[in-house]
Amino acid sequence: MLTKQVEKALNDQIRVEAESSQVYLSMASWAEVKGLEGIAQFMYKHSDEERMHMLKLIKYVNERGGHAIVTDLSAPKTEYGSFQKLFQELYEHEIFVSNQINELVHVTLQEKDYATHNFLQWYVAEQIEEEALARTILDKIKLIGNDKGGLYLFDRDVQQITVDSAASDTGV
Ligand code: OFO
Repeated sequence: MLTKQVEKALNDQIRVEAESSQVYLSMASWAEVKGLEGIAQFMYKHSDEERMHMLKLIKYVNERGGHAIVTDLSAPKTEYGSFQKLFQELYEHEIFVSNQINELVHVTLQEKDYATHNFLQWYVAEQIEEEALARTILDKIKLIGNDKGGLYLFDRDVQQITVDSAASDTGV
């Protein structure tokens, strides 16, 4: 059984994951209308992954005798300025999510809920990988600068950059 504090903290995280999914969906749509097809596909995929993170939490809360709450969500931005700014925002958003996960893990320790603490280790590991992925992409973007040919190749290849390939690039 979950304590009220853990249940609330998990429900807050369900909302964070749902909002993350919407943020990346909005980024995907922005990239698609700009003709950045590869970036759009990358963001659509990322949006689906965040939805999966949300579902995993919903199922866990309900399995443990809590009630996972589906709420309204804040609307993401619709304009991102440039593809460089887009990925910078992705990176900052992942850091925000990592901080949220850390807070959540902290609550489980305070409440001595070691089962939920254990469950959340998957999210802790996932955030390390997602931050590594975002940093890898930002490094590539710095190399491109304002080169149009570089952007063309980046847009073509970004779909192949996965969490796993970024982790092996950075030795994580
Ligand atoms: Fe991008 O992260 Fe969910 O957890």
